[in-house]
Amino acid sequence: MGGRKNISNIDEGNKDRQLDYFRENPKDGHLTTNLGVKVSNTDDSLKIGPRGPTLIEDFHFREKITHFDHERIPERVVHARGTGAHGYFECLKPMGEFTAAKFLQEKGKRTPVFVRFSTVAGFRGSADTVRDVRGFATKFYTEDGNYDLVGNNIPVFFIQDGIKFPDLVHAFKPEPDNEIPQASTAHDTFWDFVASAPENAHMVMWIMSDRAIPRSYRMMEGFGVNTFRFVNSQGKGRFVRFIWKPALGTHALVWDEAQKLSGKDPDYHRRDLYDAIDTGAFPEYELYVQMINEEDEDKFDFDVLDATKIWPEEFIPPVKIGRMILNRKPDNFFAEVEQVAFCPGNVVKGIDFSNDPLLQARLFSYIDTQISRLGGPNFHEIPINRPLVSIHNNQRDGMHRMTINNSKTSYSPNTLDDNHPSPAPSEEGGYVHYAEKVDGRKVRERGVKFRDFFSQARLFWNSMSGPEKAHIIRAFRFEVGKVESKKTRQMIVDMFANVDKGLAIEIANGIGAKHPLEGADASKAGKSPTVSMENTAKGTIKSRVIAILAEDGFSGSGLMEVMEALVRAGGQVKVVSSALGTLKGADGEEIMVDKSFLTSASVMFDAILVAGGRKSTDSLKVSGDAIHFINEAFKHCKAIGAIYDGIGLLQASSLEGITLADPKGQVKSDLGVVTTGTASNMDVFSKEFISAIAQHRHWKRELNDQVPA
Ligand code: HDE
Repeated sequence: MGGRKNISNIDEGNKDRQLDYFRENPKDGHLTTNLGVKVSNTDDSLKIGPRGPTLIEDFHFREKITHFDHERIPERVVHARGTGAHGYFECLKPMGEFTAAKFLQEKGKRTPVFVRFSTVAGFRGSADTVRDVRGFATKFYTEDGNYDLVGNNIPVFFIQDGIKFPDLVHAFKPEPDNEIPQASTAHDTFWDFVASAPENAHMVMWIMSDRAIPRSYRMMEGFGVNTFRFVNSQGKGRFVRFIWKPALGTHALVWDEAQKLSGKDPDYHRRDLYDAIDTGAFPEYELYVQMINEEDEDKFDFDVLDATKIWPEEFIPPVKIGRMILNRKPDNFFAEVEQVAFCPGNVVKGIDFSNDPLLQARLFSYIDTQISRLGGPNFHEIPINRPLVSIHNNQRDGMHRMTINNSKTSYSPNTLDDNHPSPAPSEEGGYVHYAEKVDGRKVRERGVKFRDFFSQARLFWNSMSGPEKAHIIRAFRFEVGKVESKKTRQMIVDMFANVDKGLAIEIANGIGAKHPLEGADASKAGKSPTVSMENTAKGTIKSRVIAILAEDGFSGSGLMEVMEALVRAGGQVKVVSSALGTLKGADGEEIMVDKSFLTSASVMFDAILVAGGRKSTDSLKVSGDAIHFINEAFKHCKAIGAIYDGIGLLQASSLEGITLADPKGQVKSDLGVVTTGTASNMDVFSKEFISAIAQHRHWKRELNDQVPA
């Protein structure tokens, strides 16, 4: 707001305090109209006699209905489905040598942030766990104004030039005649577009991979994708790319699980984010930059301006510069998550753009779209979008203007108001665009290296582990298998033969297409280990949710020990049983049931532990729900534990080829199934079970396709 004081000491609390100003306290008084008139009755409209008619003079009725009639705003044209959280960014490495950005100058300096995570294709009410790219957009409220890092969880993009964005989006959104399918690329127009524009090849490999079905927003990387510039105080520029790396590692769901979750809990990722914050397991990411000196621009076999290419981390090592903690949920979804407006063009001094033609289009698009989405040019005044520093300029009026400008002059230069507000020279913090020398003819063309569409798609394929490759093949078969046009299906097989002939044959085998006549051999492409999720952090069970299956008559002693160990290691335990209420143990102990089989499913948990106790096991063994719970968790390669008689439930399920502990025998751990027949070594059991959960998934079990679940 024009009149607000400059906030000199920005810390993570400042944004909170600023939002406090706008927060309503509903307990403050009586129900009022929007104009503050106390309302005496809000249940009956004003009528002539109890049976009407209703009177138009009832201003409370009219106001209530009118406001309701206009409650919806247009959803985002892409990234409509999302959620967000507040937190702070902390600088870990002073970057003054490379950038003048103030929030990156001092180790330990904290800057408030708001992050919005999203899917891309689905409507605002679509499910969280669909196969899609995830948006990862961060607004830094810095002392130099707002900086937005508007990224995705995949480091490359479909297209190279923003002019094709409307074509891409029209192709992947539901088809225009019947508005089917929702939040899915598994349909004709998307694959027709892919087959017609081979620049999509690399990105399509990523979205067919498990990156497109993340386990959690807290377990995915974030990439700025486009090439930006760092500019230091001497005006020297360097090309940069940004990467967020999650402290919990990069982990995915299984496709079958993702589809089931879309029905069982469409809010799965949203809930997961908020649950984590509620339980104090604050999502944490480290921020890295990759830098390329301008003089080295031509030294690579990719063009640094091409957003369909990664900068392989082996050649351009990322430098860790900070970390981000998300520690507060929004108070009001609409006010914060829905109204937040990002733009990759929102930069601060020290950060500048490159000529990446995708980025250049984005610089225009985001502000433009907010004008229709948020209803005018004053969306920067909405509390979540306001910078913490004060705003002074000669922009005036427009829809929904909040600021009361109190000067007579609204032009520059002026003498009536001593030329206030006046521009700041660079030494006083004024943003000066990087003085890049540009020379050329106006053409509608692309750089030569942009035309290499397949090298990095091969690199990606060759960097995948066996299970990752198997998942990609299945994803192609699913997605292209849903395409009705045989011609398009064949075109996809032929196109991906340019990535790898073996891959194309595998796709063809699943979708009734012909094998390609020729194709590339990706095994010669080299490997980039960091693109494989196999090489991610796997050492923690922090915030992982473990279902404890039990019924009346469970055996308490060993169970309590394991539950305590799980909680100590950062896990969350939830007791699941046939009905809500309290369970009575064999020795009289009691535990509360958190979820019933009806209100939950194995897909909502990271691991399963079956309690011991004869009576409990006998009940579970005859429960189709319990057997299904185990089979499904097994099929999804999750860690499964069972103690004493609880092993009986595993025996009654379809865990083919797994060695279980003998009755009264020592701990056995086989492909993520950990069992013990005796209470004498619960610490060993807990350790093995925790390490099995930390592995995330036990992919070798996937070969076991016959599990009925
Ligand atoms: Fe976006 N994108 N985008 N995009 N994008 C939008 O802006 C656009 C691209 C990304 O949580 C829109 O406010 C164009 C790449 C995120 O609010 C729109 C092009 C990347 C979000 C838009 C791209 C992104 C958006 C829709 C190609 C990863 C959600 C609503 C030139 C680096 C932000 C809005 C949020 C949203 C345009 C490509 C990320 C229409 C024209 C590449 C995370 O302006």
